Amino acid sequence: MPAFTTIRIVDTHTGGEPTRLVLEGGHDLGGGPLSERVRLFQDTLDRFRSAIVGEPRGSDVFVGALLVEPHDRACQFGVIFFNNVGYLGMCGHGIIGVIVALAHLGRLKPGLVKLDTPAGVIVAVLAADGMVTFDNVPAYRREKDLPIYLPGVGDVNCDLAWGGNWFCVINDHHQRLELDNVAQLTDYCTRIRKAVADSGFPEIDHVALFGPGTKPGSSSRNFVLCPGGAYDRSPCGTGTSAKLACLAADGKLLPGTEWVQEGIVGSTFRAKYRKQGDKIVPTITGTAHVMGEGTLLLDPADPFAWGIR
Ligand code: PYC
Repeated sequence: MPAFTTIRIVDTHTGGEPTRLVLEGGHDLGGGPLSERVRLFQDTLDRFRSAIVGEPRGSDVFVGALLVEPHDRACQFGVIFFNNVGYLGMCGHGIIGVIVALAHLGRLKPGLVKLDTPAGVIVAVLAADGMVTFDNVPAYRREKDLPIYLPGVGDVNCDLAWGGNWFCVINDHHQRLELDNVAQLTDYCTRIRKAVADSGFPEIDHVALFGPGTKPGSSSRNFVLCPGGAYDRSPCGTGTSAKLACLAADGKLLPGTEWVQEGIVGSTFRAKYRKQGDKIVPTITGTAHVMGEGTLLLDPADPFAWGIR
């Protein structure tokens, strides 16, 4: 019998959104900057991505996190995030999941940890109770109140902001942000994303709708559509960062003031920011839970061993 290809993983979820940490089994991507290694991954190893998070082994919801040697020597770990359709510069729920998974494996203890990502270095603190607080890469708003025409709806005012990924941030959407409405929300956000791309911004691959919070103490509730068509079950760390950048630019949230972001399934992240020139540095706090650990087996005789591509 030909040998299986094996890939060691740990699965976590952060506020309902899964992260599959890949510990070993990947090919050597060299020691260059993570932004270069992610391109190498994409060009030479993309079927590894679809084997891990794609169907039939994974699902559209999974975010994969490949553990690599850091380029920045101040970091203990490097991580490259990917999903059902491609690669993510950064992933907030994923950073929390990776840290909780590494702690579960005994590879880090409560305290400070630095992770190298394609979007920049992430400085995080794991608390003894399992809460993870991290400083995200600098976030900023690029466009305010960009009118995006949606057939049958009219102009929708969109802010375009960077929070480690690109987001179209919408507050005035008249959509019901409830779990039983995700099909409608997904359709709305998919149409928005296409209209934003057609308006000259094809790089905006996440759409985030914000409304009032529904839980005691929460500042806002959101719905976030990810690039591959799945919605984020967590409040989305990079999306929350993009939202903070917009609030900061509008003078609606002062530095250091806590913002509690609730996601569509009701889980929350605590967030605040500090100023850095004309950008902000968001700080996000949340936790994750380990769901499983094991070995993926890729059968050379399986036509879908590398995913349905
Ligand atoms: O938490 O930043 C995040 C994220 C991005 C995509 C899914 N989750």
